[in-house]
Amino acid sequence: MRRQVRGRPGRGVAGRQRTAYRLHMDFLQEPPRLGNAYEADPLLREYLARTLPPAVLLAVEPELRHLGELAGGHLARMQIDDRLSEPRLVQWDPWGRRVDAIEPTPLWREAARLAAEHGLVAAPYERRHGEHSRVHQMAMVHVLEPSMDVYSCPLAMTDGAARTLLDLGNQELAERAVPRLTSRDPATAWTSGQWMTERAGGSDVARTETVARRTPEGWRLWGTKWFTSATTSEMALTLARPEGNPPGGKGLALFYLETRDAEGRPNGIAVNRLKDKLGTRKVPTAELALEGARAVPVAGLGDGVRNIAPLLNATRMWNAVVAAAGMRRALQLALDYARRRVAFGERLSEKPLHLDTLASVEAEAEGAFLLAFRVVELQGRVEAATATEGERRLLRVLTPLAKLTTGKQAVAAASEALEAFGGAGYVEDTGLPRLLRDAQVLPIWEGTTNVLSLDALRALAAPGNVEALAGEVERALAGVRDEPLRRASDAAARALGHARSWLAGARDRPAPREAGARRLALTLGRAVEVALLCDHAQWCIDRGMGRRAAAAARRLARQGVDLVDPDLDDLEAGLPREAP
Ligand code: UCC
Repeated sequence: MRRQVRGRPGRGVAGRQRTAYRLHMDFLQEPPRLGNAYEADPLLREYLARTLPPAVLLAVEPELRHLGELAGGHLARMQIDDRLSEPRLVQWDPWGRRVDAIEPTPLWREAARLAAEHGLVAAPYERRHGEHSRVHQMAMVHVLEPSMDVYSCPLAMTDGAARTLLDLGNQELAERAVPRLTSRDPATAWTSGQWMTERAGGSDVARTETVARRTPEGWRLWGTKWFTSATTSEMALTLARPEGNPPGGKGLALFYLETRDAEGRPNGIAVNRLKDKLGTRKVPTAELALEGARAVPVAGLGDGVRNIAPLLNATRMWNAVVAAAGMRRALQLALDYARRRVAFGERLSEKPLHLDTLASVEAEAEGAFLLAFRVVELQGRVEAATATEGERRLLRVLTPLAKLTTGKQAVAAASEALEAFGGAGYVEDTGLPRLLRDAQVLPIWEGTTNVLSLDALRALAAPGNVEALAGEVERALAGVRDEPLRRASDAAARALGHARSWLAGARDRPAPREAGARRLALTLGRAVEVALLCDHAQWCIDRGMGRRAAAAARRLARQGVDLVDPDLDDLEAGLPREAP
């Protein structure tokens, strides 16, 4: 941090002495420090103690501690030192050959090694801890991710691709790709891309213009993929329309392709340029031209949108965990700073208003964490075949709710955390502004808040799914006995009841139902968060582990759960549909 020297430096010996004196006396603010990211995360530790069998906790804790040390130490320092480096696209070699190689940043190379060695993708497929393997995986991600410069992006897609290949039962492709996608050897591990977005848009995927043609050497793809994240991957899953197929999502097919041939030459893929983005600057997001790329259909020649859904749901789960992890990191930094920063005669951590502000963020972070990890738990149970039918239904509904609710919370939390640093939060070389820029992608990619709200409506329309969601809130609230907590649990139950009756009333009114979909989805997401937090808080109280979670539950409930408002259903937007 640059030193502040007031006034002009003097001349001659006396002047130099005065300058030195001033430098010595001038105020210098201590930067925030991160400790061990696992040790500094009481909610994660409580959660693991509550949900994991003791033997599993004993087995996974040393590694989490080790990763926590790396995340708060070596990697965090590297992140600041590496702040200005960005991935580089090398389109031509010195002799004029088109190579389209992307050089990742040094931290990304380190993250790739760590991710493979610690099994950040492999853990749920190895299933060393049965149905708890997903929780194990995501606990590692939660600890490490904020220090990985969004290397979570290729990891999420890799996980999703492995899941999709296994779910769709294409044995040949699964046998070829899954061992590489889940390898613990950094030298042989693959990552996968997820190439969906085209110029027609990232949401309305059914409009995909990429064409698949059957040729004597097999299927080949032609088209432009407009926004492909982490283009360094060895393979990708992508959508294309086999020639002659009808328009719409059913006419698309899901294809598998490898990005390079056996000699390392591009597989009919040209990287037109890297995108110049607001955030995730370390993620090499590219615009690609497919010029006859060899590809293999994964599951027939239609139903591409439905077939790629397991990939979408996996990356949405990752998105929620990453949102919660980013909120935790922002709070750890803001709290440490508050304990060092003195203003108006006291440390900020002794100022009631500053503490109140951070406590509001803490409440949102705790709700976001528990919602994200509930999805993780359910995913683990589905994969281990221990989930009930109700839990499968619950997972389908909670996935979009968790993604959309936590994405919004992460942006608000990052913004508030930056403000807690005053001007320093707005200055690039503190490393703080990145928190907000990287959070801003979370409500956008993998489905915007509105698209996810519509997906939640789609999921709630299936018979039995509303009941599965209501059952989850009732389950979480059933054991709440602490009197002050009851006010929070009542708020969750009331919001759920209101949302259910609104949804039933809107069944035959498509326009108001669509207009109110975001308010409905956020209400349900927040109601589940409050319910899960009440459940967790009661567990802590029962074990004499303090009232932090109880305070967070009460705050979260007071910060607003029920956003459903029938008065808005028929209200005109007040905006002209056409330009005046
Ligand atoms: O942004 C991208 C790259 C980011 C990099 C990855 C980073 C990961 C980060 C995580 C960590 C930080 S990739 C692009 C992301 N794009 C999207 O997410 C697409 C957003 N749009 C949607 O989700 C839309 O809802 C569509 C595309 C699914 C809507 O398309 P359609 O064609 O209108 O879909 P339909 O007709 O409603 O659904 C087709 C079928 C239906 O099943 P059937 O055929 O049996 O009736 C649906 O029930 O697909 C089923 N379906 C699903 N099933 C649709 N969505 C789902 C779902 N989520 N789960 C299960």
